[in-house]
Order: sequence, then C-alpha cells, then structure tokens
Amino acid sequence: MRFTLLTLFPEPIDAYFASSIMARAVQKGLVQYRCVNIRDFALDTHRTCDDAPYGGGAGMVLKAEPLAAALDSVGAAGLHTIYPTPAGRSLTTALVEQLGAHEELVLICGRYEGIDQRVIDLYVDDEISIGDYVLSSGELAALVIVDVLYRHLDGVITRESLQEESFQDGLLEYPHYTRPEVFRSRGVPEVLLSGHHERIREWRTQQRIDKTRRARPDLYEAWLSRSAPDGKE
Ligand code: 6GU
Repeated sequence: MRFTLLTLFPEPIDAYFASSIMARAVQKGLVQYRCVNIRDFALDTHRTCDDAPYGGGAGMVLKAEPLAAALDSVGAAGLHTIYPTPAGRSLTTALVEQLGAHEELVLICGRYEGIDQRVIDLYVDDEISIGDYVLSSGELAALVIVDVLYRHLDGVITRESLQEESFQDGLLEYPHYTRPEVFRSRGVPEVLLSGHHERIREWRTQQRIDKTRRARPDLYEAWLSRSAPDGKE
C-alpha cells in the first residue's frame, strides 16, 4: 500500500515512517510512502502558504494555490484523496476496511483554521475525523489513519496479534504481564503461571468482560445484547 502525505511539516511524518514496525514494513516493501512539502509549491519569495479568511474571523487559512500545485504534482486527481478534519465523518472499523481496498491514498495534513474550501471541492474524496476533539496538527490525524491501515496489511504483524486485540469481537483487551514475577511487591495472577491453557483462556475472557464493563459500558451493552439477546451473560 502506498501513502502520499502533503504537509508543511515533514519532520514528524519522516520520523514516523522511519520508526519501529513501520520502518520494517517500508524496508520489506509492504508500504511505500511519499512526503511532499506544500511550501515547495508556494508562489512568492516568502513562500507564503497561509492567509487571512475572507469574511473575517480567527486564525489563518491554508491557501489554495500551493496546496493545489502540490496535489497536482502527486497526481491526486486520479487517486483517493483524504482530508483529515474534525469536520469529517468518523473513522470506524468499517471505514478502515473500505480505505484498505485502495492501493494508494493521498492525505492532506491541514494546519491553521483549515484549508481553502475550493481545494476540498476540487480534490478531496473523503473528509475523515479521528474523534470528537480538535487537534492542532493535521499530521497527527493523518498518521493515525495511516497507522490503523498499514498494520492490517499481510506481513506487518502476526495474525494472532491482530486477532487478540481490543474491538476484534467488541471487547477490550485483557491485561498483560511479563518478567519479573514480582515487581514492587506485586505478583502476577497465579493462573498465568499455571501452564493451564484452558484456565488461562477463561481468565482472560473474564478480564476482558470486566474491563469493558468498567471502561466502556457502551461497548459492554452492545456486546451483551449480541452474545445473549435474552439478557443472560
Ligand atoms: Cl482529522 N484533524 C484535526 N486537526 N483534529 C481532529 C481530527 C482531525 N479529528 C479529530 N480532531
């Protein structure tokens, strides 16, 4: 899968693609990425990319011309182009699956109050929000979208890791422990040391149910009604 990101701040993007599991995915050829600096397409000697909003109001707006030129330079018109914005539709597991069907995605990292609406009208196929809060950096939101997509590609992480994760079946994850067996006087749940795989499996499932009930009553209720429509657990 190929990711093309347009940004005024390439450093955090480059750092992310050069780190850890993503770095390995790039090295293995499972992920390709391009990072384009919108400022390279600015028209004036000051390389201006923002301006005051028509109609007045707070903040600045990312100008249309440099962003459109940057989009043209990557062939965005023929590619699925995403603008991450708190004004978009919600990123869900279902949307992640749809996006994963594209061989290449273009992501516009906004800054300031937003980007000129005409660029959205002309180039953007999908406006996506990663949650009900406002980030100052479109880079973070774009990388969240990249991250949730690439980890599902074959060969990035093991199938078991994916299967055991939170949300896979509507429950949150069970707690994890590793050595040492005692840390600051705190031990490890006895069952995990027992070698009894069936009991371990049952304990983990119960932990997931308890954790979900406490942390996410909304998910817990949904899980309950799916697993026991008549109200029994
Ligand atoms: Cl996609 N961008 C920004 N800047 N803030 C957000 C967001 C996106 N989703 C939620 N908040």
